[in-house]
Amino acid sequence: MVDFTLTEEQQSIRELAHEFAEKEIRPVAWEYDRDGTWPQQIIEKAWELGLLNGFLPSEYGGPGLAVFDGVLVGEEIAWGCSGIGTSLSCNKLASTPIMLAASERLKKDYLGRLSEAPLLASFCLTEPDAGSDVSGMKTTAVRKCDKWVLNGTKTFITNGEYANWYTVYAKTDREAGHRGISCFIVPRDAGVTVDKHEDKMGQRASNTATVSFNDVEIPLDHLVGEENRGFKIAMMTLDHTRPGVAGMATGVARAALEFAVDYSKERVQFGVPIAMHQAIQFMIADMATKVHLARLATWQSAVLIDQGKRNTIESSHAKRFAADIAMEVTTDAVQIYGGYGFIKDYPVEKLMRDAKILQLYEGTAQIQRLVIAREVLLPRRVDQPAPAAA
Ligand code: COS
Repeated sequence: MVDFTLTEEQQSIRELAHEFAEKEIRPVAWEYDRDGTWPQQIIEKAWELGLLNGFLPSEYGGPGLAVFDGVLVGEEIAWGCSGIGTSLSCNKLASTPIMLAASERLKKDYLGRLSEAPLLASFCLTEPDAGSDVSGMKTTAVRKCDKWVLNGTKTFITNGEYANWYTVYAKTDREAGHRGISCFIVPRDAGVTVDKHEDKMGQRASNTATVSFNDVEIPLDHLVGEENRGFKIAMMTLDHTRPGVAGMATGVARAALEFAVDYSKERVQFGVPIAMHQAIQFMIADMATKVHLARLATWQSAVLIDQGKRNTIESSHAKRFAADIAMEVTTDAVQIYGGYGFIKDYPVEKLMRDAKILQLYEGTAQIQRLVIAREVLLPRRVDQPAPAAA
């Protein structure tokens, strides 16, 4: 039986996240957006409440929430502010490769740190010349005696300026394409350099930096999984985390819908609130349908992971659809506000700016379509289990 009823535990974690978003995030969201303020206090409070690292298994000190629970939390937090939501969700992106493939010692040390203090970790895949084309990366890791020596630059790194450790992908065999990439943990104090803080269009409260590795030495045992298996670890990680982006996109779209509904009941034109005009009603109806369907696709893509099944196509469906509808719904919210929607004194222009990055990060809308097309053209069995990482 398919049952969309939330359990009591799921309802209470969702309520906790909503209350946090309403009381701690919403009141400062527009100010933090304007000034690009780093939300350190909010990160610390989220950590205290178990909302920063909900995904961490209990053996490493976390609450061990299911992926599904995580998307419930993510929607609420992004409803408050998706920029702050991105800062809060990045530990999961950096930690998933570790959970999938790292040694027990690395898990205990680096996942354990996140549960012991409100520390952050970053996921370093993208490079200036290698975004969608992961195999084109130039960062290298060379084994020298009892160390790996890393050289290269990673760009668009969320929380890069504040991370305590980094999950880094590097070429260990330059001639082997995607089969020559390995995954490493690099502690910040190994000598990571933060070069550039990006001044962004939206999600301005999140930190996006360029980080460099110039002859950075790490112990041999900081290899995550097997050598030259990093590409697969990265792809499996994105299968796990794209439902989270889809959940955040649903939250942004829902926030825009709610603002538009409230405004359409207040704004009077031609003698009646604009909500009385069918032109507005049809826009609101389409926005509501899109939010609803984005949530359903998100939930299903998360549940498959919790069931131990491969969710590659479903996570791409959810991520691409939810991100696209977040852009559409926020744009329509601006339209419903009319000229006021274009003014910073009103809330929806921030949401429209914030939505754009959802179509870009963790795989562009075009990469999601590429993944979907491949899976449709070369279908796999529906109940295929998740592949082993390494
Ligand atoms: N799970 C497990 N393995 C996977 C996988 C998945 N979801 N997707 C691909 N693989 C495996 C394939 O099975 C193949 O394995 P073999 O080496 O055994 O043949 C290997 O990985 C290569 O797969 P593929 O041929 O599909 O790789 P491509 O180079 O064509 O790249 C895309 C595929 C474009 C989909 C990939 O590079 C991608 O997702 N790019 C976007 C990256 C991204 O999201 N960047 C954002 C940065 S994170 S903020």
